Amino acid sequence: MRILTKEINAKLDQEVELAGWVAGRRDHGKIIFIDLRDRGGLAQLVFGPKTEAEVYRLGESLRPEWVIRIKGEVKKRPVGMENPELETGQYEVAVKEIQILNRSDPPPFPLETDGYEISEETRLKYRYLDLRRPRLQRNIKLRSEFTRRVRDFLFSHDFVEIETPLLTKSTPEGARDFIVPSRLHPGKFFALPQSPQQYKQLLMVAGFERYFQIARAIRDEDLRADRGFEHTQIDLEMSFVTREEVMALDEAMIIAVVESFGYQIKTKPFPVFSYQEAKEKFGSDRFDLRSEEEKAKGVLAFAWVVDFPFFEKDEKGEWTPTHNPFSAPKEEHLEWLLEGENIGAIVANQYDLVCNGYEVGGGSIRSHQPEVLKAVFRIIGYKDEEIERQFGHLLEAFRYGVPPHGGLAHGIERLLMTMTGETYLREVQAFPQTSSGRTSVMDAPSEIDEKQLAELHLRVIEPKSDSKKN
Ligand code: AMO
Repeated sequence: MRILTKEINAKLDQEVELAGWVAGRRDHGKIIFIDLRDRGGLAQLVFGPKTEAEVYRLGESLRPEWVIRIKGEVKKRPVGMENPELETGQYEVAVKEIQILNRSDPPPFPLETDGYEISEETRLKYRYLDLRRPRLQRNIKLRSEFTRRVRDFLFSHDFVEIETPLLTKSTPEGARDFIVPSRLHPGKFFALPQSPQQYKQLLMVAGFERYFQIARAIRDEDLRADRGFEHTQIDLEMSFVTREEVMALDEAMIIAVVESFGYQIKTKPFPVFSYQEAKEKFGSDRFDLRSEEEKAKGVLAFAWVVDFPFFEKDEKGEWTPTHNPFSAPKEEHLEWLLEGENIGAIVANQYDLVCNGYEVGGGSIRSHQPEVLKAVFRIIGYKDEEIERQFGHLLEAFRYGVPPHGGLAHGIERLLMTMTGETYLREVQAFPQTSSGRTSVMDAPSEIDEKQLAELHLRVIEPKSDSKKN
């Protein structure tokens, strides 16, 4: 039966079966050393003078990234030949049988380095190879374990995990929507969710009280190092809570999960700054509280920012929410909101979490009264009929006994970036988009054929040649 390379440490002088990839090879005259890599690590295989001729010949033929299965005997390495950097560095396996399961073309780039030296385009084209490098294996496994511990925490605090639709109606979250044409309803479109915001509020109307989801969020926005078309949120919502209660529960979750991995948090409880204070003190609401020494030690410096202005002027001079329109104003500003007065001075019941210079989360206590929501939509310039068309479903739901509620969402990638010290989103996603907005490995976006277009009732207007993007 196959065992993992790291298990050979407990199998001295025993016969073992291993399978994996050829990670490296060194020829020393009559001895060939092969590093065999599997999901658990590396082990050194040896083909030498005592190896049967046919097995030795196959050993000689091995090249990087070939897939093999071997049987052999675990031996202690000769004194002075140990490799203390390797978990299995005290041992090696003298190969007795070998089966070549698959050959490999020479990989287009080295896989044993950290990969930063290779262009993004090449790495993402061959992402399945890029992912073999130890750094990315670590990051992706950390992501999986991180999500598991978040789930464990939330389940133990009485949250229910609920999936919400991917084919939905657009939510104004500040970005453009990705649009999906409907075949059954000609000329009509779904939007992919920028977040589950409205659904999670409807789940509060539905009486679940504590919802969470590890949710995909999809936004057509300008791409940056820490911003992708797709990201994943730890999305939660609670009923009958104050802002302080949401922040306290979330903070307990972040501390429990992050510390369970051995990371050090700079200050607990997390310091709280008003938006105004943050701007004055740091010149930004995404500040980094670490000293130079703490940056080297991988310390995580979390802080809350609260009391954001509800509205700001957009480039056309019109009012737009700084976060989302579903937030409640601070109680003392409710009158202003309802009357449409002092708009720039209205403060929202909004909170953001920052860490090491990134915004890693944000949320708010929501408006649960239809007239407050309507007042927000009027301030941002919606006419009554437009409010009805876009948000009628929510306003209607809010007529049926909606509990006061609030919540927040974290960007999983941003949290993992702070933990791993990575500076690009793509280092913690398995199949990220390129910075020019194309998919890894697969060639998308791509054209679809005439038949598909016809089924969707679509006709493509050819872009003018000078505006054509490749
Ligand atoms: P918001 O839009 O602030 O709030 O998003 C929540 C968190 O998600 C992360 N994030 C992103 N990460 C990578 N790429 C992106 N394009 C991207 N956009 C956002 C950030 C951010 O803090 N529905 C509300 C949450 C709520 O009010 O409950 C929302 O989506 O870390």
